[in-house]
Amino acid sequence: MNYGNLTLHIHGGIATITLDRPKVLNALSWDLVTELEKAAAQLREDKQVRALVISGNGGNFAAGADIGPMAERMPEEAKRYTFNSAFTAIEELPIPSIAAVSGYALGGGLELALACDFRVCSEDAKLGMPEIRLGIFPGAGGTQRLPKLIGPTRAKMMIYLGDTVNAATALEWGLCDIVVPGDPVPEAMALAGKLAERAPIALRRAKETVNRGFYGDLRSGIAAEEDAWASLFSTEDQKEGMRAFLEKRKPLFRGQ
Ligand code: DAK
Repeated sequence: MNYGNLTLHIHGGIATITLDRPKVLNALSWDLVTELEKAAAQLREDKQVRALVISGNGGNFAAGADIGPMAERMPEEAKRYTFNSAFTAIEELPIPSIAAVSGYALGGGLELALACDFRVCSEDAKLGMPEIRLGIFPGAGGTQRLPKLIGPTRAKMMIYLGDTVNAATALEWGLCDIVVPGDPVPEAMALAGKLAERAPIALRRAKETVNRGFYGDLRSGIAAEEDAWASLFSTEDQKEGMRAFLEKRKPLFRGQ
């Protein structure tokens, strides 16, 4: 489906979103971000979809928010102009998500990648939060998600200086999970394929539980883990998974 500024394809249980403004390095316009939120809502309703890969057309992931329309914005407008509901909708999808990053992932582009569960990068990837050079700072979750992922000191280094890091450094810091020589999309699709074979309800509950613990305190995270874990024993997938192990065969998870 062509939304205008991005395309959404669903095939074999795997959804792919391709950001599609290559002339401006997929800079995130308000329209594009609105479409992203609509695509997330569509995926949330689609029970056949088991994993999502987000990438950019033309050799870059996204060089940040579209600076043109932002330049003369007043404070009240800036407050309305939030990417957070779209990025949170991606983060809270009940399926695993992978950002396939080639070229630039900057500012809002990197913040979108941070809202995904995993980041697969090409060797040429350049990741950064250059907002400080524009007189602002990351305002779409970057000041929160980045320090949690790579630690406060490295995040501050990126946010205060606005320099980019290459894929090798991103891998070392845990900002990126896999680095590949060329196009990262096939590797991301292979990972999505593996994830799509896993028990979907258990995976969804695991994702909710990890995210809750990640953003909340340890004790309530552990309590949520206990509840979510026990609830899986009411699913057929749990019975199938354990029976298959005992019967020495591959499980067939139906998401029930
Ligand atoms: N916005 C608009 N156009 C962009 C763009 C961007 N972010 N990035 C690149 N382009 C455009 C360029 O203007 C150029 O257009 P033409 O001149 O051809 O018309 C075209 O894409 C190709 O770019 P370059 O010619 O510059 O290509 P180079 O290879 O020389 O340089 C570059 C690539 C990525 C180093 C450079 O383009 C660059 O520095 N781009 C800007 C990167 C940047 O500063 N990104 C952060 C944007 S600020 C908020 C939430 C979130 C945000 C803000 C508010 N709220 C909740 C309020 C997010 C903010 C950001 O992301």
